Amino acid sequence: MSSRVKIRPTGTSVLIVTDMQNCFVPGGTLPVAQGDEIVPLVNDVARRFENVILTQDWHPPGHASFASSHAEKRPFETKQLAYGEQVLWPDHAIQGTRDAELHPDLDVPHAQLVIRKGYHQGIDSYSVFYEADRKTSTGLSGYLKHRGIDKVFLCGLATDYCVFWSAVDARREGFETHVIEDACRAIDLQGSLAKAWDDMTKAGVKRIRSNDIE
Ligand code: VGL
Ligand code: ZN
Repeated sequence: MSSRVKIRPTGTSVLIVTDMQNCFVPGGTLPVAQGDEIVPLVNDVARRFENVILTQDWHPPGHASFASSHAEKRPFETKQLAYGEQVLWPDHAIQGTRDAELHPDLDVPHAQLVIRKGYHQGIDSYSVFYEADRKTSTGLSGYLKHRGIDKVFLCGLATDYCVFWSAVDARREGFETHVIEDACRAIDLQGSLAKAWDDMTKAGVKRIRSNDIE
């Protein structure tokens, strides 16, 4: 038993379960180490929230974020695209494929919305709020505000890409923002995980653990 005061999710809190898809767990096209391990914890945490939304990375074939779309490039290299530097990934999360489906053991029947992102051919979208040009909105902020949501909690994959950018943007949109560290796993390319926590802390994101939530 922890003596810390616990956080009790309310009707104005939302849990955003990020990219818990076949592609991001071992056996998928862009596996995050131990990505599958968090599925039971994510299910457990989700039961503590009335409001839950799921996100799905959802790319068309030949997407600009794929190394295979750039003749001279290999996965995990970077390239300057119109909106800035893009990490180039193996082909992953292609619309309509099994690889892009939510993990079969994800058990969140009360999720209210599944929001897809990364569907514009030429723009990636790690964040579930703004695409990688940092201007194109997914509409999620308006949806949450219309519903009176003021607190965002994040878990899922990957801590240092999609969770990170979504957390920073949740702050940018004025939401109180928490990242549930033990219910996430990271890709960690060249120190990206440490930098992500640094930047999230500077942005005012709260770093919590699942047992901090009642
Ligand atoms: C992600 C890299 C490429 C993620 C998505 O879900 O963190 N990372 N596409
Ligand atoms: Zn992607």
